[in-house]
Amino acid sequence: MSLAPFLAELDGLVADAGKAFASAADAAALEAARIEFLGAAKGRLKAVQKGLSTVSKEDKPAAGKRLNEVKAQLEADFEAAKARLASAGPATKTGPQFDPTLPGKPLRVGRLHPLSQTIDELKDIMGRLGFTVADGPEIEDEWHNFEALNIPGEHPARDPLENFYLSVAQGQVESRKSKDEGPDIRRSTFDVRPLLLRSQTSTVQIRVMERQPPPVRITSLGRVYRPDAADATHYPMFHQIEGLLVDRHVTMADLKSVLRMFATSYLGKDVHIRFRPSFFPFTEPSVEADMQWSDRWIEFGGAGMVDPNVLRAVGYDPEEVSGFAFGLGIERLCMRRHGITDIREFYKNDVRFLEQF
Ligand code: FA5
Repeated sequence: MSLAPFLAELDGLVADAGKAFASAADAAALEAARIEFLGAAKGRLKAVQKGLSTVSKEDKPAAGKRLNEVKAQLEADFEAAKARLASAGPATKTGPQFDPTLPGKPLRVGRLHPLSQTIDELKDIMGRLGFTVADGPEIEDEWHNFEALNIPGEHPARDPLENFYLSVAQGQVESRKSKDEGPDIRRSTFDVRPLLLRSQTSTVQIRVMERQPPPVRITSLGRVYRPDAADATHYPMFHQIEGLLVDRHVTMADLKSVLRMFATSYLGKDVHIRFRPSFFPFTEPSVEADMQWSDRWIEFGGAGMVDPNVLRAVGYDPEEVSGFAFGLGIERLCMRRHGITDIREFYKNDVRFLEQF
C-alpha cells in the first residue's frame, strides 16, 4: 500500500471516532464506541494498524508517526467524553434521562394577607377619588391623639384604662438621647409628655394639617390600638382608613357622595349609605355611617364635618375653610365583603384561612 491511502484511512478513523465519542449520550454508548474504535482485538484502529506492514519501507516512518498521533487523538477523545458524562451526574450514567415533558412539581406560592390586599384596594379607590395617602406614627403624643382633636384632659376617652399608654415618656427619651452631650442637657430637656399607641387614625389629620395649608385631601390607612377584649367583631389591634377633605365650601353632601362612591367601589353598585346622628369630639355634626348590603344595614365607621376647634388647633381659619372627615374599620369592611364572621381569623395565621384570598 502506498502512503496516501493509508493516511486517508487514518483521517477517516479520526473523524468517525470523534463523532461517536462526542455523541455518546450515556456510559453504555461510550463503551460501545470505545470497543468499536479502540478495542484491542477487533477495534478499527487495530485493523488500520495491521495495514502498516503493507506500506513501503521508505514511507513507513511517516505512516508510523501518523498512526501514533491518531491513536493518541482517539484516546484523548474517549477520555473527554468520559469526563463529560461524569460531570452530567449519576442519572445520565445509570438512571433514566431527564424528561422535559413530565409535569413539574407545583411550588407553594405565598400571597398577601387579606388585610394587606384590602388596604391596597382601598388606597386605589381613594386615589381615584382624588385623595393622596398620608402616614403617621403608631406611637403618638397626647396632642395629636387627643388635644388637637378637641378631646380635653378630663375627657373619658383619655382614661389610661381605655388606651395603651407607654411607660416611657417623650422627655425621658430625649434626655437619654442627649446624655453624652453634657451634664445640664439632661435636666433642661426633661419634660414629661406621655406617649401612647394611637387609638385612631384621626391623628394623621392633625399631622397633615400642621404641615400644610388648605386645601387638604388625604387618606391614611394603618394600625390602631385599643384595650378592647377580643371577640367576633373586636380586636385590640385593628386597622382604620381615615379620609380628610378641607377646602372652601365643603358640605355634608360632599361627605355623603364620597362615602357612597367609596362603598359602591368596594362592595358593589347596590350599596346604599345612611347617616345616623352621633358624637365625636373632633366633628360637628357627627354621624355614624351605615351601609346597606345584602338587605342589612351595617355600621362601618364614624364621620362628620371637621370641628372648628380642630381647624383652629392647626392654625386654619374656620371662617375661611370647612371640611369633612371619616374613619372606618378596615377589618369590618373586609369581613363584609368576604362573609368572614370572626375578626380573630385575620390574626391566627392559619394558612387554610389565608390561602382563600
Ligand atoms: C373613630 O375611631 C373615629 N376616629 C372615626 C372618625 C373619624 C369619626 C373622623 C369622625 C371623623 P370609632 O371608635 O367608632 O370612631 O371607630 C371607627 C370604626 O373602627 C368602627 O366603626 C369599627 O368599624 C372599627 N372599630 C372600632 N373598634 C374596633 C375594634 N376593637 N376592633 C375592630 N374594629 C374596630
